[in-house]
Amino acid sequence: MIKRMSTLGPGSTFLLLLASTPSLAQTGSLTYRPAVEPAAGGGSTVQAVPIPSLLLLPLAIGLAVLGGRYLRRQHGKKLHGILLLAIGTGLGAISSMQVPTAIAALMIALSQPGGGTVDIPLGEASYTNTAGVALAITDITPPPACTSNSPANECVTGMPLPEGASCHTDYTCTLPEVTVIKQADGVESGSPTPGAFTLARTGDTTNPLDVSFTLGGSATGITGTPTADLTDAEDYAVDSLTAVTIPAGASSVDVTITVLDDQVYDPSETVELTLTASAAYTIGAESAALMSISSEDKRIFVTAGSFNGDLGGIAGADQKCNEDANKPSGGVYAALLGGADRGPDPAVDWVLSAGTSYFNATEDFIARANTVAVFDFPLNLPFSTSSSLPIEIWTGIDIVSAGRWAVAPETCSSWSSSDTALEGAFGWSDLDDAFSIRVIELSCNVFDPGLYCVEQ
Ligand SMILES: [Ca+2]
Ligand SMILES: [Ca+2]
Ligand SMILES: [Ca+2]
Repeated sequence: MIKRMSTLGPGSTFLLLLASTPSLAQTGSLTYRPAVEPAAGGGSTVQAVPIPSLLLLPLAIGLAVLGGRYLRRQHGKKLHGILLLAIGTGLGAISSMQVPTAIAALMIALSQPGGGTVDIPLGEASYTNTAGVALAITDITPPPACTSNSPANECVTGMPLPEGASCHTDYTCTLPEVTVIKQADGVESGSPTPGAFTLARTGDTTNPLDVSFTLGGSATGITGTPTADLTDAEDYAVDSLTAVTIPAGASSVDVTITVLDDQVYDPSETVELTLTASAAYTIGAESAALMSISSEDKRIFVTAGSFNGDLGGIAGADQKCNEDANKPSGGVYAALLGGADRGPDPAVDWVLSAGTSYFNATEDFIARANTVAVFDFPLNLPFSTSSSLPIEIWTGIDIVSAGRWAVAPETCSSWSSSDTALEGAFGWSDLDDAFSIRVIELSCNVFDPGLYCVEQ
C-alpha cells in the first residue's frame, strides 16, 4: 500500500483551485519553512497519512475492469478475476462512502521548498508537503473569531512535516451580527444639532468590519462640500452614503448626520438607515432605524381680509388669522401685534421665536428671528409681494432701536376699538426695512389694513 502522497491526483488539482479562490469569509494563515536537521536521537515521527479516498475511486474502477476481463476470457484465471473484481468493488464502496468527506475538506499543497504562507480557510482543510524537502510549520494564525474543532493530526506550530506528509485544520466560525439604532435626532436651526445612528456588531473585534447601508427618508444627504445656497436636496452631510467601517478594537461606530442649516421650508424631514446584506456579517432584528430632522421653519402670511381697529382683541385677531382665505394649509397662526396682553419686550404671549426661520405663504425665506425673537433689517424678502393683499398692516409695534421692538402706545385700545379718536401703529407689507413693522399711525376707524399672521 502507498503510505504517503508523493503526487497529487487530478481530483486534487480541482480542489487546489477551490482552495486558491479568494474567499469572502475570513481566513487565517499557516506559515512553514524548511525543517532543520533533527537533533541526534530526537525528531518526532509524523503519522503517515492514508491515501485520500478520492484516489481510491479510479483505482477501484481499474481493478474491477481488469477483474471483469479476466473473467470473460475463456481460459482466464477465474480466481484472479474474482479476487480483482471483489477488491475493486470493495474499494469502490469504501471510496463512495468517503468521497463526500474528501470533497468537504480542502487540500492545500505546501509546495515552496524555501517556505511560505498559505491561507487557513473555514471548515476542514488538509495541508500536504509537496515541496520535495522536509518542512516544519512555524506559525498558525486561526481565522478570527473561529474555534478549532481539533481534527486528528491537527497542524500546530513547530510541527515537522516530512516530504509527502499532511496535517489538518478544521475551524468553525460565527459571523458577527450587525444592528443599527438611532442615537439622536437632528435639529435644523441657526446652530444645527447633528443626528447620529449607531451601528454595532457582536463577537470578535480583532479586525475592522465594513458595513454597507442605504440612506432613505424624506431628507436628502450629500457627501463633500454643500453649495453656498443650500437647496432642498442638501439637508445633511455624511461621510459616506453607503458604507462605514467598524474599526479594529471597536464593537460599534456612529454614523453622524450633519444637519445643514438651509433657507428652505422643510419643517420636518426624516432619514432612514437600512443595513445591506454582506457575506461578512448577518443582520440582526434592528436592521433599520429612523431619524427625524426637525426644523424651526415657520410661515408668515398677510391676511386677504382687511379690518378696522376693532379686531375683537388679540384673541379676535388670532381667530381672523386662522379663518383667513390666505392661510396656508396646516399650522396654527397668531397675529403679530403689540397690545395689552401681547408684546416682544418683555415677551408676553409673543409670536416670534428666537433663531426660527420664517417663510412667506409661498415658502420663500423672509428672515430668521434674532436672539431676542424679533427681526433685524433688511429682511431677505418683504412679508408680501402680492399687490392683491393689503399693503397697510396693523402692528401696534415700535422699533425702539436696532433689534429691539416694544409695544407702541397706539393699539386701538388693544385692538378692541374702532373709535375715530384712537390710533393704531401700522407697517407696510411690501417693504423689507423697519417700515414693514412701523410707519406711523392710522385712525382706528380705518378699515383697510390687514394682519401679519405667524405660524406657531
Ligand atoms: Ca429637503
Ligand atoms: Ca433642510
Ligand atoms: Ca429648512
